[in-house]
Amino acid sequence: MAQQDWWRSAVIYQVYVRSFADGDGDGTGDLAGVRAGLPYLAELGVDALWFNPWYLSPMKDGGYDVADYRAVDPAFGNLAEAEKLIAEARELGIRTIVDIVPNHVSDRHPWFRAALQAGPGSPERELFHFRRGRGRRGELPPNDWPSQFVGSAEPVWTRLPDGDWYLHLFTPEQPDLNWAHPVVRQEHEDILRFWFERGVAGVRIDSAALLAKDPALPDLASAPDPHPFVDRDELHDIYRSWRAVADEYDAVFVGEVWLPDTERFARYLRPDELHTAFNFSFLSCPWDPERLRASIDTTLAEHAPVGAPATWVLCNHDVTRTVTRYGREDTGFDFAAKAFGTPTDLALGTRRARAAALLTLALPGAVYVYQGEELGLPEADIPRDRIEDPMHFRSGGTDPGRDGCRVPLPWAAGAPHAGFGGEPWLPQPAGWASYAVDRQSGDPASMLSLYREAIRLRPAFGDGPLTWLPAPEGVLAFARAQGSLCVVNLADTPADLPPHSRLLLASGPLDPRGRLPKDTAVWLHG
Ligand code: TEU
Repeated sequence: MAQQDWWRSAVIYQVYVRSFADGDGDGTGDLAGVRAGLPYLAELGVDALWFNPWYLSPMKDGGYDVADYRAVDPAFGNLAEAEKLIAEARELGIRTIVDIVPNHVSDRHPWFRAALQAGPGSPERELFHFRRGRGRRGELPPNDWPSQFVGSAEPVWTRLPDGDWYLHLFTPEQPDLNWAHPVVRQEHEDILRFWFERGVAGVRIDSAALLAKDPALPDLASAPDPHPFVDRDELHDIYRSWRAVADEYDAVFVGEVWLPDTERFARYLRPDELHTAFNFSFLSCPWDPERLRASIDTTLAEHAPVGAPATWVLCNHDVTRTVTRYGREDTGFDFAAKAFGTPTDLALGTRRARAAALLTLALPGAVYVYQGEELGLPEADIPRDRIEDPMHFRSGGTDPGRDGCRVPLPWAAGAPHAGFGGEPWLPQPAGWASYAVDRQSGDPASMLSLYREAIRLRPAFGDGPLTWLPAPEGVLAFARAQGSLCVVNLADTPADLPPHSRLLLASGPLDPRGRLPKDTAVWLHG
């Protein structure tokens, strides 16, 4: 495979720096912790690391409120250390992907501070969306747009003492940039170059389908089509110019594009736009054989015409952890359905998550693994008084928020705070140490051993297409090039294995008659 095409079949590990490992003992994960963890990641066998934002930030939304894209937040380290990390990872054969948040900046970003200072009508305010309000005295927000935090009834406009309102699709501390302004475009291309010059191999684009706004900012109710701020055609021109920058460095993009319309989604993946985008329809898909198969088929069919590889994602820092989700009555993911106290069968969820790991790692395309997924961490219940996620507060306290999937990792079962470092910024639940890396490392039956083995064996599937094999109802079976097969049983009864010469890997024991039990997957050599 051509060197520049590494991303077509890569296993990419998502590092939520704040919770990966705490090198300096202050309770917050940092770049020193990641550098110390590089041998672990190399042993896991991943090709690249995607880092959630590590830039200077007041952390009102876990770093997605960026005050300076060219500086590393002091809680995490500094720029020199980021450069060292990128180089050290590269020496181990691991590439680095950084996260760019183009839709908005922090309200502490120099541009926004200058805009506040400069006052209504100033050129500084043109970099954002400032408007007068409606109503007799401008006391009503300029339009009816809903928050992009699902479940939030909070307005997306905040009024300043000078009477202007400004737009923020997320929190008030995240003012939206005006992408119709050439300075905004130029700045982001410079930021891309800044990180590519430092050896970064790729960029994840946050909220990639939200940047462009209808300049008239019309009410959604009166002008729903084309949508005034989701998936607007202007975006494609922006990403074409980004692509030209990336091509100079052989760097790649992965877009965070949540769009139900698969044809619209694929437009972002045309050859002169983004290389890849996250496949959220697969992530949201329930643990159901027909739905999973349909999701896989739709994904492959939508990517084929544009020549882009699919990505497979089971979880990330925004969604309920896989073992928890699969252990619930509703095994799909939907932001709007999140609730406190949902009953969960973790043993069941874990068995399914193990099978799902083998399923996704056998599919054609790139796979994302979110830190802790390889340890089988469940979603944690965070005591209400420790919740930090703005999604929780903006829902009026009804949504549990996203902190439950962001709890600091357990490294050593016997060490304080399970070896994370200092007193963790989010509490680790009771029993967290039982998931520790050192516990799982030597245990061939652990989730960690399964991930290590699966990532090691994954090249056996090659880069050829997927062919479905005849299988009993409720069983997914497919072959890839080079005679490797994956079989997943989601039926209630055990399934006979198809003819094969060798069993490569199983997510759980076969039954005494050599059949594949429910919620179990195997890799076979045909
Ligand atoms: O997420 C984007 C995001 O949350 C939406 O696009 C999502 O589809 C919608 O909110 C569902 O409620 C990214 C980051 O991953 C997230 O952590 C940040 O909070 C958010 O952007 C704002 O930067």
